[in-house]
Amino acid sequence: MATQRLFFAISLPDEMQQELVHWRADTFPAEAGQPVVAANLHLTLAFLGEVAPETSQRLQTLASRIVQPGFDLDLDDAGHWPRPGVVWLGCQRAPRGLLQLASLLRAQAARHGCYQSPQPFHPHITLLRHATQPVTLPPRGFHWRFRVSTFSLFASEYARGRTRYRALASWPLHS
Ligand code: 2AM
Repeated sequence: MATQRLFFAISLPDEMQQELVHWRADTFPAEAGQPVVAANLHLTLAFLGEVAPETSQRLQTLASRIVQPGFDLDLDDAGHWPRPGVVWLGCQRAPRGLLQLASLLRAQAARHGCYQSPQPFHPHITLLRHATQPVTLPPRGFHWRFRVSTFSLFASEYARGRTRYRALASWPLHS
């Protein structure tokens, strides 16, 4: 079987996807960048790259053994990375549970040969891509909170000019 482009991530509740899409449309002009479609909004925990089926299976088994409580995620920060052309939403203070989960998944990925960037993990939800020109960011004061009680493994698939993220498996967070 062929390799798949995979990543572990947290998906957003449907109503939050819709809220963010509306807020984004009110906040950023159309020329700021290309909006990520609502269904693709997510927060990546660990990017795996192109992965062979056996490695994917091993990482899924390890993910299924993670025992960790859920946590609240506060989305109250935004930023612009001009080099990759990303406008993002994130948190001023990342919850410990999020950092722990990401660090465990990234360590397991690295041990299975999935290259992990040496840059520190900066949890974010990409809102706009191809945002290479200066962008005016909204003043602080916006805030959404949601409970994270599952995480998933996604395959990134490209077909007919579109990228789609398909959840292959999900696991609960609980004590
Ligand atoms: P991005 O949104 O900041 O581009 C699917 O592509 C997900 O994996 C996206 O969240 C993307 O982050 C992330 N991703 C893609 N390539 C990556 C890389 N080389 N290192 C870390 N994350 C990556």
